[in-house]
Amino acid sequence: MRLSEFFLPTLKETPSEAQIASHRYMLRAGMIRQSSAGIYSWLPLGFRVLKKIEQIVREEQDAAGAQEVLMPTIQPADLWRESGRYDDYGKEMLRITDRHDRDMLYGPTNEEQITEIFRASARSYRDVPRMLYHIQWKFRDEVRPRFGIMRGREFLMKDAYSFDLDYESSKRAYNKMFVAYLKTFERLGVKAIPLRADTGPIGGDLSHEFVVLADTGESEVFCHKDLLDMPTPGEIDYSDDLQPIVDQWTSVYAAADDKHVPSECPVPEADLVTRRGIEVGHIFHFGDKYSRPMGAKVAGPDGQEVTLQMGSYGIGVSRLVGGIIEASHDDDGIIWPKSVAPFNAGIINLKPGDPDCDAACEALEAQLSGAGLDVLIDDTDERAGAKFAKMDLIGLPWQAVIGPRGVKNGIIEVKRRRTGEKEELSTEAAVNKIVGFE
Ligand code: P5A
Repeated sequence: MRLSEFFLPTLKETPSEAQIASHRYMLRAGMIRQSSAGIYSWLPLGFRVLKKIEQIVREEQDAAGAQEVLMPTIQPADLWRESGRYDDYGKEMLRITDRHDRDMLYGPTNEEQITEIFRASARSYRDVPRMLYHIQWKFRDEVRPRFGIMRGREFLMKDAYSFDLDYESSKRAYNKMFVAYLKTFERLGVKAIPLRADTGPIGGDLSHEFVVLADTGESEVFCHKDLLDMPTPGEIDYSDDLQPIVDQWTSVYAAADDKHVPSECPVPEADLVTRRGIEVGHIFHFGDKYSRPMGAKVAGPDGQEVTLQMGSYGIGVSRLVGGIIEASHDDDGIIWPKSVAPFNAGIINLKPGDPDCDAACEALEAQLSGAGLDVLIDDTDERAGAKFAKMDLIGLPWQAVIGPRGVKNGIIEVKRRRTGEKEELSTEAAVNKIVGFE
């Protein structure tokens, strides 16, 4: 992609409404534009990151045995009257009336809708266990939408739902999602720790939040220092018993906010660390909270009807874009982890129009894209300083600077964004460095 053709409306000034780094950088890097309070358009650079995150989330859901569906954003109010949540949800729910005066709503979550889908077709114990998920926009009319897409009103969520015959089996589904979340966040290049959590309006008896550690995070997190270095499990066979992995992660104390004051804390003071964090995922086991009032049941092996056990499992896909930036930036801009970077590398042409510089840029681009990487070439006429600043701001993992002096000597200056480390390399060595980077 050539920057001269790319829609990248960057801002030089810091927008005054943006209080935290991710919001500032997302606006300045031309990733998003506000439409109205808490509602954003995603521009090409931001959309590329959102899609990459979505794809990693999808792959890990599939690996854990969940099956992808797509439910609508608009739901009939009657479903929510069945579960009793239509009134409970209050002003956070965006209520709509259609032309026939039917009450509808823009879904803040999909427990009711998936339960309706499942109860309509599941007949016997052979129809469970099942786990279904979708990645779909949600609307919550938050009182105080803030920090850009971090606490939006419209936001993208991955939400999975499990259906099981009994508690033991549904606990296995919960454990699968727990482990899939550890893997997902690791692939996204962030450290996320599970905290025992309150269940709030979703309900249930068992719940964990996954919190990305970042100094600017919204909530305060207290945890045992060992949790920070806990290794993420390697290859997972989801048919194995995952309880030992979950036990390992949950045996180490961690809590959020004011739910536990440190004076009551079970961790010796020397081992306790305090960090800030951003909730990027939340999983719930709520048994028959929805299946009972909505009549989602199947015939068990003995012919007796059994009300299904359920759980729901959310990941804030759009919030993660901000969460990753909060966890990975410096004073000059964003530093994307490789897995979610909108492009793998940026090539800065210091003298566009110079045949040798143009040819050197094209040759490098051809080799990098031949190796499967996405490349952005800055072929604009801006000053060198402005080009460097923009490349730092948008945070691609590698930068390659090509100018007349280097070209004459067959040299490219390669900079690694995360460390700022620079090296002068031949084209071949530059390609090897960038392609071989893990
Ligand atoms: C779990 C899946 C649920 O809604 N029902 C379906 C359950 N959980 S939750 O904790 O309320 O939301 C799941 C994740 O969505 C993200 N999130 C948000 N992201 C951006 N803006 C918001 N206003 C917002 N609200 C929730 C969070 O990452 C949360 O963990």
